[in-house]
Amino acid sequence: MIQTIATAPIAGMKPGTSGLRKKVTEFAAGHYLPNFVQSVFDAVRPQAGFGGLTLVVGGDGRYFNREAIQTVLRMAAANGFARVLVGQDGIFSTPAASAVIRQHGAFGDLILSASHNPGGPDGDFGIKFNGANGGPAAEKITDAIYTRTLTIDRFFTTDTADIDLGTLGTQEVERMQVEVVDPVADYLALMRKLFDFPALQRLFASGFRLAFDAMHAVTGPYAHAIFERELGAAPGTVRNGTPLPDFGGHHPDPNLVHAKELHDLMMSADAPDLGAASDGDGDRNLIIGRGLFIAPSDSLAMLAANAHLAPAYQGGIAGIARSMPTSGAADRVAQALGVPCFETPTGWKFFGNLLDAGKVTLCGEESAGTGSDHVREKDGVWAVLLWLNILAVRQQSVQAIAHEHWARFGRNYYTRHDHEDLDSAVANDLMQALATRVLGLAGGTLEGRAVAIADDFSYLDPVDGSVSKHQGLRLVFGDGSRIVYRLSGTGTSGATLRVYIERFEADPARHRLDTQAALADLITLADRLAGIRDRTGREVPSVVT
Ligand code: VG1
Ligand code: CO
Repeated sequence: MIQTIATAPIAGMKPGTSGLRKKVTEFAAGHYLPNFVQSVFDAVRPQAGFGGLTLVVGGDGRYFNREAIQTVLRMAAANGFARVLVGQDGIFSTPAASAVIRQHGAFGDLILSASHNPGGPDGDFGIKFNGANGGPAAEKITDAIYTRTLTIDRFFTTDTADIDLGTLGTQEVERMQVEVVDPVADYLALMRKLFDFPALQRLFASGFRLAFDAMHAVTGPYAHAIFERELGAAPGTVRNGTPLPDFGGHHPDPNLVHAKELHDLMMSADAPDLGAASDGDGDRNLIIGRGLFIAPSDSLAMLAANAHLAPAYQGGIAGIARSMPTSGAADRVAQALGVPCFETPTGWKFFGNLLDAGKVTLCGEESAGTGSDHVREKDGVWAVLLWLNILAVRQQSVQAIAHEHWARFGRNYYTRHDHEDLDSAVANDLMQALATRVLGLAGGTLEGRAVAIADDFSYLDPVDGSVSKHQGLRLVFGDGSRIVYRLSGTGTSGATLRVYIERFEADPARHRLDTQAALADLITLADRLAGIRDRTGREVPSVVT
C-alpha cells in the first residue's frame, strides 16, 4: 500500500560537485535518505507526473548500497514511475548507468556512490541524480533539489517487501515494473561499437600485458568481462576485481598514493605494458606506462591527439573541453587540430551542454576523469580501451607515445597539492584573504613575474547562457604558468584545499625533469602567497598528484 510519511527538513543537504555525499551514519539515520530522494523527485517531477517513465538505479556496491536501493525502489513506485532498471546485485558503474539511460530512453537515474571516498560502516555514502541525456543534473536542478530539502514535509513510499536484486528478470513493486538487468551488457555493447575489438584481441594474443586495478570497487565485473573474457587478456590481468562493501579497507581512488602497488609494479623491472586503475564508481582512470606515470591532463591531450585511430573517432573530433584547473596540454592539441577547446568549472556537469550541442567530442579533468560523447559521464574503462586501441594501432610503448607527444606539442608540467581535512573556518578564512590578495594582483607583478590573469574564475555556458561564479582563484603569469586554488566540493569531513600548479616547457631537452623539481619555485610561491603553512600548520600536503 502506498504511504505518505510525514518528515521534516534536514540541514546541509546541498549537493556538491557530484551529488550529495555524507557519512554512512548520517545517510542511514532517520529520514535522511528518503528526504533527499523525495526532494529529487519533487524537484524534477514533470507536469504529467512519472507515469510511463523509466528510472535507472544502481550503485558502486559500497556499504549501505543494497538497503538504499530498496528504499529508492519503494519510493519510485510510490511516486508513480512505470519502470525501474536496476543492475543485478544493485551494481552499476556511473558511466554504465549513463549508457543505460541513453540506450533505453530513460527519464534519468539515481546513482548511489561516493565515488573515490572510502566506504564501510564508518565510510562515506552518496547519491546523485542524472537526467535524460545521461549526465549529472545541471546547477539549476541541483539548486532546485536543495531548495526543496529546506521545506520538505512528507515523502511517499510503500510497505512492499524487498526486491530480489540477485535474480535477472522482472518483478513488481505496487504497479511499477522492476527489471533486474546485467549491469555490464549494454555498456559492453557500446564499447564494441566504439573500439576495434578484433585489433585489441590481436594485441593481447601477441603477448601484450595489462595490469588493471579495480580497487575492490565497481569496475571489477566490467574489467573481467571486457579485458579478460572479451579481449583475451591473461587471467590475473584484473586485480582486486571483486567489489567489496568497504573496498577492502582502502580508498578506491586511482592516484599514486592509493594505487601505490600498481605504481610500484609499473616502475619495476617486470612491469607490464600498461597499468591502469579506476575508482569506486568507475568514472576515473589512472594510466601508467612502463616506468612512466601519465598525468591525467597529459592523458587527455594524448588521447585527443590520437583519438582518430579508434573507429568511433576516425572522422576527427569536434572539440575538446577541460575543467579550468586541468593543464593546458589539451589546448595545444586542439590548436594543432584546428578545433575549439573550452574551459569549464570543475565537475562533469559542465560538459553536458557542450556534448549535447555537438561542440566537443572529448572532455577531461585533471582529477583523473576522461570521457567522450558516448555517454555523459567520465568513463574509466573507456579511457583504458582508447589507450589500448591507440597502442594497438601505433605499435609503440606508452613511453614512446608520451615522449613523441611532448616533442611535438611541448610539455605542461603539472601537479596538484591537496590539504585535506582542514578546519572549515581556517580554510574559509584562508580563501577569503587569498581572494583579496589574488584579485589585487591583476595587471601587476608578483616577485618579478608579470601577472596576466588574476581572478575568481567565472564561466558563461555558451549553450544556455548560464553563469557560474566563484569557481576557483586563478593566477596566470605572463609565461603561461599558473597557480589555481579552490576548495573541494566532494569531501565529507572538514575542508580540502586544492592547489594546482602548472608550467609550460617547450624545450624537448628538458622533458625528463622530475615534475616536483620542475615546479619547485611555483610550489613555494603558491604556499607563500596563500600562507598555507602559517594558517593551517601543515608542513606538507596530504596528497601530491
Ligand atoms: C573532485 C574533482 C573533480 C571531480 C569531482 C567528482 O571534486 O576535483 O574534478 O569532477 O571530484 O569526481 P572536488 O570538488 O573535490 O575537487 V568523482 O569520481 O568523485 O565523481
Ligand atoms: Co568517481
